[in-house]
Amino acid sequence: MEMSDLAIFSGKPFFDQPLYVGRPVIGDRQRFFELVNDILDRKWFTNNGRYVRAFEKEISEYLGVKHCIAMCNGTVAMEIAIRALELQGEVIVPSFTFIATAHALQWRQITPVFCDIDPATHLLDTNKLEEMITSRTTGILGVHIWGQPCGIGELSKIAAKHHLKLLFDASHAFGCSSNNKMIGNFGDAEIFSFHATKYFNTFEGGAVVTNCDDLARKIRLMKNFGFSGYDHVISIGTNGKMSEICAAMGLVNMDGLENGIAVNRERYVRYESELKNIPGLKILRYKDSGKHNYQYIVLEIEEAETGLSRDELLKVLHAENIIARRYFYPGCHRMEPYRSSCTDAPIWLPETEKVAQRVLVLPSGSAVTQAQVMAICAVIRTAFDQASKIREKLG
Ligand code: T4K
Repeated sequence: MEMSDLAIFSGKPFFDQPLYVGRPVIGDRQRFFELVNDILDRKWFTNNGRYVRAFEKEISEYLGVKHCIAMCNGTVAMEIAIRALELQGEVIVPSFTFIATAHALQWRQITPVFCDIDPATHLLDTNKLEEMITSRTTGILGVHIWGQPCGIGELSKIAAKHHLKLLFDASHAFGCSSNNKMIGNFGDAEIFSFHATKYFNTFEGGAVVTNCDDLARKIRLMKNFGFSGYDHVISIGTNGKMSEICAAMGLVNMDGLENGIAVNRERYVRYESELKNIPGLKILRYKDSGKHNYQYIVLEIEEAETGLSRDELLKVLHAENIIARRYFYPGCHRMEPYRSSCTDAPIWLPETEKVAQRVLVLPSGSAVTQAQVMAICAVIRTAFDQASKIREKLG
């Protein structure tokens, strides 16, 4: 590919149609329509219907976890788990995560105390975590960012030592494992998001999974207004229920799960080989030790070496109809309401600050072909080769 082929010079994008990050994966449509017809015929749309029950059973079995409580989305699942665990005061959490992780705490008037991350993995830096614990700390909310297990052993030890609750936001980690155990089995509970943009989706959806019977009972009540039976409310609750249509989508997509992971992996491997040995460009490596879903293709751009900043590269890619994304820019601590209440957070979050400036996520999975992956990589290589000209052009 020549410099003049780039759309920022020629005005003509390489791809006619945009290539997006986070395109929903859709399983066997015929089977899904059959299930939808059945739901319509039965006229049972929600409230613990047969498909939600079947979905919960299938997820529990797949993860080898005792309880799965399906929910309307990952955020509500997290809010309910936080309340059921009786978290209060302060909870330690990374700032490099989707804003829902911090908001779910603040929603309960719990202060999220942001801890820095390890720049190599983007996961909570467990070495820095203990010094963040105060007399108000009641828990740790770890995030398995990009599907990587988040220092589970170390966090479990710290939580036990300080009598803290341990919750994991596993929104990115469905289908991943740690030490031969599926994510979903760790801490007091773990949360999944089955949002449309996740490689396993139920349109909107989420779940709390746990091996603790008491906690599961409490969460089940809470997600259904506290009803323990007809006309019988025994606790505070809300509406966290998953609908039958969402559960049907989940059941259909479970059938295609392993195939989806295989496709993700193929794309990942291709990106990795096409983008190796480019100075200043790093692709996040997933450890070979556990099962991984390879959902995200995460690049880090070191401007001093590539000659282009992450945001300049983003402009080049968007011009080609490659709709890459920054995540989780600029970090929760730089968003409201946290920004105003902890103005000095950037000082103790140096790695979060750097990573948030560098990360770029590329289209992947079944939304792109291997040939498209190669073309995307050719655009990236050409952009870096011609960095100074591109900079001039972008002004
Ligand atoms: N914790 C973590 C660590 C999370 O990542 C998330 C969610 C949560 C908690 C909360 O779980 P949920 O309550 O959402 O279940 C998206 C999602 O809305 C969000 O679910 C997800 N994380 C987050 C990482 O990404 P945006 O702001 O990127 O969404 P949007 O609309 O800009 O779309 C992103 C990309 O997906 C675009 O390239 C377009 C594509 N897309 C999106 C939708 C909705 C489609 O192709 N089809 C679609 O239907 O937040």
